[in-house]
Amino acid sequence: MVVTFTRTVQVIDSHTGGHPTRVILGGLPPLAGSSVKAKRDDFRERYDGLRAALLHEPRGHAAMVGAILVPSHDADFGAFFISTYVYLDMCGHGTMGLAKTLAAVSQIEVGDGERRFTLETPAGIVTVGIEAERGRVIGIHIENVGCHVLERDIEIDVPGLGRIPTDIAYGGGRFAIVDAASLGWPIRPDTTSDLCHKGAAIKAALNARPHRAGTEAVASVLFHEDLGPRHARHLVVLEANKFDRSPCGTGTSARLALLHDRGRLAIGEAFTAEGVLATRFDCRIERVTGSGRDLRVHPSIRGNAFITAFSNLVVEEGDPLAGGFLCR
Ligand code: PYC
Repeated sequence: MVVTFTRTVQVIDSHTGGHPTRVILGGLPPLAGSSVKAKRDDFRERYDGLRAALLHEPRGHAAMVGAILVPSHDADFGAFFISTYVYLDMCGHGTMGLAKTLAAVSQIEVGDGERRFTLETPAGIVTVGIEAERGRVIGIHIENVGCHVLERDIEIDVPGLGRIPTDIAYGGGRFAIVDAASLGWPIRPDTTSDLCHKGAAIKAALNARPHRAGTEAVASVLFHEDLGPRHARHLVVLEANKFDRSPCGTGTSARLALLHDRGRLAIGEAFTAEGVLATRFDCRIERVTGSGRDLRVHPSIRGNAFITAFSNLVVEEGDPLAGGFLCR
């Protein structure tokens, strides 16, 4: 039998709080550009088809997120995040998956205590700490880019749902934040499909508003159910068929910025974000910089990631579905 592969790509898969990260270690063409953002833009321009081949079915699925390691001039490592529908400027769970992967392949040596490194992402440089005991990773934390509130106290008419109160905040991506509990919408594994459709409808209604020039679209909707003053369950909806299984690092960062703005979370206070699978991120605001419209909240998010596969993805010559596919 003759099998010819037109591409072979080395990947390591992990999950963070249930959400997958596929780190692409080798087998991609070199990218042009001096910054990670420029390399990401070059990838998007010339090789976007590879994103689908690597993340969509039959090699992946709708929830898959990838991290592509690239050299950085300004940080210890560089990476950009690809996902099944869009590019993410920053990804919290994905950064934890990447950190675990770098430790697993000895790019970062872990023993006892904490190993810190900096990571350049298209959103900016983040600091990552890997905590270990006798070589075993027991926690990974990220000090995220500066986060802030973009729009407060919006009421949006959503076809089929009525008027939905929301706020919009930036946590490395743009999130509409919606109190699901006050609307009578529980966050449970058996309500995720329903919440995905509701979240997609809210996102579409927000993005259909006449925009001020230069305003970017809302990427995701974070539903929350508060379980205590500083403890909440989160479900981030990215698309009608895609939700974050983890509590969502960037979504939680946006929520922390909103809570700080509302006077409900001070610097240093602990906040627990729980995902729909009851996995948790331990969070707090490390510091706040700037003031007024330039005020930025710098959150830290701590979780852990677990390796699920070391693989070579291949594309066989003649495969009619070589480019990947997704069904809604
Ligand atoms: O953890 O930041 C995150 C994230 C974004 C999209 C999926 N996960």
